[in-house]
Amino acid sequence: RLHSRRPSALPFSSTNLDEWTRLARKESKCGDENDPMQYLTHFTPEDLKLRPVYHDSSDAPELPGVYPYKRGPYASMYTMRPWTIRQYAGFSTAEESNKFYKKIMAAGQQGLSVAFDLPTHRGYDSDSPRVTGDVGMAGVPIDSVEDMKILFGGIDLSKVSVSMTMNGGVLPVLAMFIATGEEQGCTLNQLAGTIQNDILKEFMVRNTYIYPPKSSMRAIADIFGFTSTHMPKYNSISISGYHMQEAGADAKLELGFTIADGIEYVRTAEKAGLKVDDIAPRLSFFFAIGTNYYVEIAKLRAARKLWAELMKKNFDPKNPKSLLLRTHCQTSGYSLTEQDPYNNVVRTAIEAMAAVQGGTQSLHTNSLDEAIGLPTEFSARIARNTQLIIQEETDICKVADPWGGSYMMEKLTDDLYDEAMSVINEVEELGGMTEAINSGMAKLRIEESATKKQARIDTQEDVVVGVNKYRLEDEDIVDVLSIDNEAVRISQVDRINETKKNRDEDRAQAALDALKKAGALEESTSDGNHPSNLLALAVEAAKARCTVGEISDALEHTWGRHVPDTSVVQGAYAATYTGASSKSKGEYEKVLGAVSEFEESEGRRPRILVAKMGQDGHDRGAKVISSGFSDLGYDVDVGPLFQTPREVAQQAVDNDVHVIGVSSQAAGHKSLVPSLVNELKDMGAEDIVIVCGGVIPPQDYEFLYEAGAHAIFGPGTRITDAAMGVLEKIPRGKV
Ligand code: 2CP
Repeated sequence: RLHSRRPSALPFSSTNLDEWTRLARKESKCGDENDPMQYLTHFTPEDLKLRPVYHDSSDAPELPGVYPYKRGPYASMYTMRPWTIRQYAGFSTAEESNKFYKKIMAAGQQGLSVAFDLPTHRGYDSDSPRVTGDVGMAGVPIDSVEDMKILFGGIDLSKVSVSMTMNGGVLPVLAMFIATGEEQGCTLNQLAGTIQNDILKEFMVRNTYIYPPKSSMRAIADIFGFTSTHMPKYNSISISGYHMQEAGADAKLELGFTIADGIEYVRTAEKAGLKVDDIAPRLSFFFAIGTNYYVEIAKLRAARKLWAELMKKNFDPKNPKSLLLRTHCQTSGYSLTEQDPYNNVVRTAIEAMAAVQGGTQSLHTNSLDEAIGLPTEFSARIARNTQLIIQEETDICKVADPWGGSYMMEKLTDDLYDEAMSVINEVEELGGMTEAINSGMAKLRIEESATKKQARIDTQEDVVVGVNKYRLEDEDIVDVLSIDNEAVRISQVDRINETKKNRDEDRAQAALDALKKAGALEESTSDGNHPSNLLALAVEAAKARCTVGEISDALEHTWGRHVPDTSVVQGAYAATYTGASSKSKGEYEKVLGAVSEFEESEGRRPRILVAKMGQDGHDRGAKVISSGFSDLGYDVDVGPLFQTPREVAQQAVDNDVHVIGVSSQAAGHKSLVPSLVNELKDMGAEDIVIVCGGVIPPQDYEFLYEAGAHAIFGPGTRITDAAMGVLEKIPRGKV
C-alpha cells in the first residue's frame, strides 16, 4: 500500500530528525515499528501525498517539536490533534450563559472560555453603586460560588478545559472556580484550563486591574505556587499580546512586550522561591491575529523561537516543556467594521487561517457583529463554523508549518524576531517590564502606534473596504443581542442577599480576616502549601460563601486601589499628514482653520472632556480621539477611567468644557448617557454638548438622541470628520 512505503525523500539521518521521529511516534502512538512520517501522511483524492511536515536536506533540518520550536510546539501538530476551538462567551446571567455553553459544546466547540462582566473584573459585587450600568453587559456576573455553580451546572469540570479571562479579580474568581470543581466532586489535579492572570498588560492597555503593580505581582506568584503544587493540568497564566494589538501596537511591539512580560513573570516566580521547571511548563500565551496575513504567521513562528532561546539563556530549565510557547489566538476585534459588517466574516476567516498556519494551540474567531454590539446566536455560529470548516473540510491540518522554507516567510520571521528582540533589549535596559510600564514607555509606544494607524486609515494609506473605500450609500441594520441589564442586576442582588443570609457568618468573617492578615504580610507566601497562600485562603473564603466584592475588599484593605495616569500623545496624528495626499492634507487644514476661527470668535479654543464611564477600560478609541483632537487644535481633557456619570459631570463643569465625548465599548451607554444628562441638568450645565463614540448599535442611536446626546460617531469615523462634526454642535457665545 502506498502509505506503508518509506518516502523516498528521507535519505538523511540527523539528530533533529531522530528527535522529531521519537516525539512524533510518542504523540501518534504509532509504535516503534512505524515511521511517523509515513504513518501521518495523508493522501488527497488524486492520491497525492501530504506529509506531516516538509523540511530541507541539511544535517539539522528545523522541525516542529524540536528546539527552538519555530515550526511548532508539537512534532505531529494538527495531524494528531488540531487546535482547540475555544470561543469566548458569557453574557446576562449565569443561567443564560450555562445554557449557551451547553448548546455550543453540542455544536462542535471543544473547550470553554468564560467572559466575565466588568464589575466582576474590577472586584465589585453587582450591588455596588459604581457598577449599575455594567452588570451582565460584556460578560457574565459572578458574585459568589453560587453563581459559578450555576455557570457550570451539568458541565463536568474534570472533562472540559475551561479558560477564564480574569486579571484584577483573579483571586476570588479562580477560587470560586476551584470551589465549584471540588463541590462537583472533581479533584484539584483533574481541573484543566487557563486563567488569564496577566496583570502587566492590564497596566499597559487593558485596564481591568484592581491593586497596584507590586501587590498584584505578589498575588500572581501565590497563584503560580498553588496551581503548580495542586493543579498540574492548569495553565496558570495567559501572557497576552492580544490587548496590545487591540490598543494599537504593531506586530513588533506586541511580540516584544509580550515576551518581555513572560520573562518578568518567570523572574517574579523565581524571586518568590519557585523553580523554573515547576512553573514554566504551564505558562501559556495569547496573541491577536489581524489582517496583516504574512506578518501574523511570522509573528507566531518568531514568538516560539524567541521564547525558547530566551528561556534557555536566562533560566536554564531542565524540562524541555519549559521552553515551549503554547498559545491561544483571537482574530482581531479592531479589524472588524461596523460598516457592511458581513465583510467581517471574510476578514475573520483570513485571520483564522493566519493563526492556524502560524501554529496556534487554541483559537477564538470573532463574530461578524462585534463592532456593533454583542454577538447573536447566528453570528456566533458562523464564527465557530469558520474554524470547523478549516479543521474538517480542508487539508490544512494535514501539514505542519506549511510556510517553513519559504524565502519570504523565513526572512520575515527573522526580521520580526530581530525587531522584537530590540524592543526586548530596550525593556531590559530600563530594568525589565515592570520598570518599562512604570516609566510610561510601553503605554506611550503603543498609543503612538495607534494614532499613526488611525492617521494611515484617515489618509487612505491603509484601505478598509466599506469604510474608507467602497463605502455603501445605505447600510442595512444588523440584529444584535440586547441585554436587560436592570433585570440582571436585580436578580444578582437577590442572590447576593440570599447567599449572605444562608451562610455561616462566623466562618465567612474568619475567612475574610485570614485573607486580610495574609495580605498585610511582608514576606512571600507563594509556596502552594503555605497556610497564608493567598489563593488557598481565597478558596476557603469562596467555600464560606464570601462574595467577589468581599474578598477583593479584604485585600484592598492593605493594598489599596491602583489609580492610573492620564496623558495624551502629541504630534503623532499630525505627523502622518506630512506625506499625505493633497486631498487629505486639505481636509486636515480645513479643520485646523475652523478651530482657529472658533478660537478667534469665542476667545478660547474648543474644549472637550473625553470621558470613560462605568467599568469599561477599553480606551484605544478615547486615546486616539484625544491625540487627534489635540493635534487639530482642541483643548483636550482626558478623564480618568471608571468614572460615575456624576464624577464626569463634575469634572466637565469644573474644567468649563464645551463638550463631553463619551467613549463606550462595553454596552453600558443606555444607562450611563441618560444619567450623565441628568447630572449635568442638576448642576445647571445642560448647555454642555454630549457626543458619543465607540461600539454603539445603530438601533440605540434614537434612544441616545432622545436622552440628550447631540451626535454619535461610530467606528470608522475619520478623526477630521469627528472634529468638524463636534465643532458644529458647540453653541457659539458661551463665555
Ligand atoms: C496537543 N496535544 C497533543 C498534540 N497537540 N498531543 C499529541 N499530539 C499532538 N499533536 C496535547 C497537549 O500536550 C495537551 O495535553 C492537550 O493535547 C491539549 O493541548 P494544548 O496545546 O495544551 O491545548 P489547550 O488545552 O487548548 O490549551 C491551549 C493553551 C491554553 C493555549 C495552552 O492556555 C488555552 O486554552 N488558552 C486559552 C486562553 C483563552 O481562551 N483566552 C480567552 C481570551 P497536556 O495538557 O496533557 O500536555 S478572551 C480575550 C478577550 C478579548 C479578553 O481578554 O478581554
